[in-house]
Amino acid sequence: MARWFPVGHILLLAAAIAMASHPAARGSSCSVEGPRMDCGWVGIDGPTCVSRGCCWRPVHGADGEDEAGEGVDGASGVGDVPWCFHDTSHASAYNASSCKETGSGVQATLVLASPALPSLGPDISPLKLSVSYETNTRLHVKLTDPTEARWEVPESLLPRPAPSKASYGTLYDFNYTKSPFGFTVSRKENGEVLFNTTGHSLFFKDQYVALTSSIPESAALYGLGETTRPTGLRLRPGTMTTMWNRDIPVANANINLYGTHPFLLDIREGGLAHGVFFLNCNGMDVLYTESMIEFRAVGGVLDFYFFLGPSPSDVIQQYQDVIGRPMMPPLWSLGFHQCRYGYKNVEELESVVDGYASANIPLEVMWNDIDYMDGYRDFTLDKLNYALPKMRSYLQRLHDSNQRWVPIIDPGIMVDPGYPAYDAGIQKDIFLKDASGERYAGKVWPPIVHFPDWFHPDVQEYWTAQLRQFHDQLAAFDGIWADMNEASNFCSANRRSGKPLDLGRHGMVGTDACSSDFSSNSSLEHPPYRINNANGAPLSDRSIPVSMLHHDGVTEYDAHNIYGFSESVVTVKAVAEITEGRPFVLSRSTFPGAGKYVAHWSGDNMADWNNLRWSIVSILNANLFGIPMTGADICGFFGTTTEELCARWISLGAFTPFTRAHSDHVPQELYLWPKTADAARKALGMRMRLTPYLYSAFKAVHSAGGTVASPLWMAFPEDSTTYDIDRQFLLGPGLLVSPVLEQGADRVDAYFPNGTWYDLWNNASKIQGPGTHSLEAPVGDIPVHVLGGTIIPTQAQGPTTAHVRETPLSLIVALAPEGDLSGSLAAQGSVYMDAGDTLKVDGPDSFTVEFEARTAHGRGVLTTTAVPPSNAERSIPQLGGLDVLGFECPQVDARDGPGLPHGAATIEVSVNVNGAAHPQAAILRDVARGSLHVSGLATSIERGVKVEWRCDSSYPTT
Ligand code: MIG
Repeated sequence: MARWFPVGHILLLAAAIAMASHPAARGSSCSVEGPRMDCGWVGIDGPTCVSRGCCWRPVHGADGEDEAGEGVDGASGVGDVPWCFHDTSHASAYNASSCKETGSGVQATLVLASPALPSLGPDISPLKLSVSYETNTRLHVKLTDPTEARWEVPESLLPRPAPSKASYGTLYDFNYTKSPFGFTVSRKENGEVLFNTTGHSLFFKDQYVALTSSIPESAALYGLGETTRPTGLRLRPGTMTTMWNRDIPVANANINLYGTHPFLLDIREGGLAHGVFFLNCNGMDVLYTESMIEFRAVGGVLDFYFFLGPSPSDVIQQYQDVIGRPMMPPLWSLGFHQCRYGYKNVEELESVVDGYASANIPLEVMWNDIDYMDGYRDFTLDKLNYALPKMRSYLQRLHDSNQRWVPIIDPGIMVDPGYPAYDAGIQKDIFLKDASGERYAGKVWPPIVHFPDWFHPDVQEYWTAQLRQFHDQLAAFDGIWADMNEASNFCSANRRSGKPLDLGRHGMVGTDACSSDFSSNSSLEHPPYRINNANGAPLSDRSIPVSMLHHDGVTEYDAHNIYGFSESVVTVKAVAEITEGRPFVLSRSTFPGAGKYVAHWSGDNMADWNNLRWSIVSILNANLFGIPMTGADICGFFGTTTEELCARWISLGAFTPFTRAHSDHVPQELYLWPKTADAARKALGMRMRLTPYLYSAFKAVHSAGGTVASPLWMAFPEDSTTYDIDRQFLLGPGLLVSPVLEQGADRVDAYFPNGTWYDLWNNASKIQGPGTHSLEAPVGDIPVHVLGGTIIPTQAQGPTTAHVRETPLSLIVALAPEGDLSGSLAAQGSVYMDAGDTLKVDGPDSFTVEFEARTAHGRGVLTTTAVPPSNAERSIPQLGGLDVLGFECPQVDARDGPGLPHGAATIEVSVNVNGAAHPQAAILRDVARGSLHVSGLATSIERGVKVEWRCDSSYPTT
């Protein structure tokens, strides 16, 4: 593999550079300070480098020996430092003039004052600066070319929100200097500078736009993806994040993966947070060092949004005001999903469904990978193994038992005259073409494919029609899995030889589709600045060549990073129409805004313990990126899982927003090993009980923005201990998940922020935070704690969410001290429900019930309020019971003192519902743990009820 320099090696540079002994082949202007920006490739020679306008300074290894160069595509040196690099000795600067300041922003013209980095092309001048104080918490700073429109993320995909508030009262101050131009964004409240470009270069060239800000060392930074960073969730100085969507398994560290998310969340002193969004979809590198962050994109404009928070969750909400709030997943998608690449036939699917049923492990959704297709043709069924009659009866069986089916669809359409999806695509002319008008042919699973152009005005009609005929004629899917949409192409950019293909022939297996259509010498294929795509691969490598054209002449160079996002939008629309309900689409490739449409899984991981740990980071990052419906391949995709790993993984996976097991040919269904099956029954059993809680958490972020799985700092930003925690997370507003992630371990050290935390499993034993506790958790167990102050709505467990939906509600009332009212404890929560699969959220079938509990001096009351108060179409489950955690009976406790046995004791407590004693209520009081369990209430809460309980001192212990 070729190597690349800056990741984690920036500190080494100064030492390495000091040893450089060769005379500069270029003028003395070449700076040897700071990180070198690669300008070549491994194996480039001095003259070639200099002819590119770059600096040439060979560096030798610390031992004085030259290291061997490897490959042809990596950095232009050997070892970690490029020998051929851009001349960064002069800062590029613009001066501001004709500045217009109004109450709502600043407009100015920037004129180039000193050019720099000529190797990256001429500077564009003048530039137009528009600064808009969009809301009190959102600032928009944009630099464009006033004379020629440049590429921007299309409004059709990402509609920009309108300014919505007067400028006064902003949480930020925007200041700028005129010559050279630079700006600062600071927080009014404390004057802290959050973003500061003064003293840094500003670049605006046709194929290179860059902006740099100082960052204080104390900042805690998060975001930027999609990348697996073994260093964890928090960004570490010395990180280069490259964003160029690529089919690279998530098991690979420090490399650009499937999606692009140029979003940063930055927590400063005291837990005040802000966000920075670089709205640009061109290929980019973002470099974060001890003192600065630099955004470098190979096209588009410099378009930045700043979100002032001040809490991290405010930042996420404000970010989602721009990119869109998360979609509301259908209820069924919260159940457990089983998938495998390599299910041989319908019989095997049937046996998996049977396996889950007889093991008593919840199973809601069965998936099919590409195995079901006829020769990897989308929208077809394999005639032998997935024969239509068998498939029909299998799907009927699933649907009869409230189970669902989601098949994979890849974007590449096999070139195969007579195949309806191909013929229709040709007829509607919706495939991508090259500059000469020739359709681009690549190779994925089918030997030759064309790729749909998601910007084509007829592509929606085309895609909907294909999916519809598949759904209506062949296989009634419930959702769609959009894989390979980076787009993945098995053609590598280096293979350009070979004969042109005869695309009109049948049976083309074995032909080489990778021989044509790479226009090798364009500035698109070889932009002057090389982002670190896959450690040095050309942009077109293993994807659609960047010179291909979308509708209206948009180049793949510009639109590459939104290929999967635009496919998602088209697919979601089709699925909604076809299923006549709330769509469910799982997409591998994403971009800001994707969460408004799709769910996302982290991609191809490895069945090992590192990947188990990293899965939490992937899930938390996707949540920061606005895609809360997310999970990892449970038990691991590649490799061979083990009973213990798979058990640990399902224990964790059951508490991730999207819970799907998937593997690469190796059978790893959860019932296959006894310990894994036990772990699955326990964890998924609890997950099913938590369905109303999870669904309500999704509803909350759908309506108001936010995250469903969150790092601890999301709720406890003032506690800096949480900043480095990424082995635990919050699920919804009130659950803390602390999995065991080490092989052979049966305990886990878990951190508890300030608050009272109750064990979810034994309904009581409590921990007072802040502090770290060692928790016992043998294989099969996962510590989960309820935050005091929250009410968690649960229902009875069942194999599917449809079963769960029919059962009564039971509330976990986790009490916490209420303000300074001495002795008074309280908790709050709510539940949102609807039919679960209606397109409309908040429709006539929907309702919210709010819960509030308060206790003091041995008395307690729970009040429920249904919103809206009356509605004919809804069906609110009855209230079945309560678990009141942290409830104390003062008088009885006195008798429970010395001389009386410790431990659980059953004591009568009286319960009134709406003022009258409830005859059927069964009450169990656990003195040792301070909890009260009330069941048998069977009370309608349509109109809102009051459940009261009190300790009755006239009842002695029984
Ligand atoms: O080149 O369809 O990430 O989940 O099983 C691999 C086969 C293509 C990649 C997906 C994976 C899926 C696999 N696909």
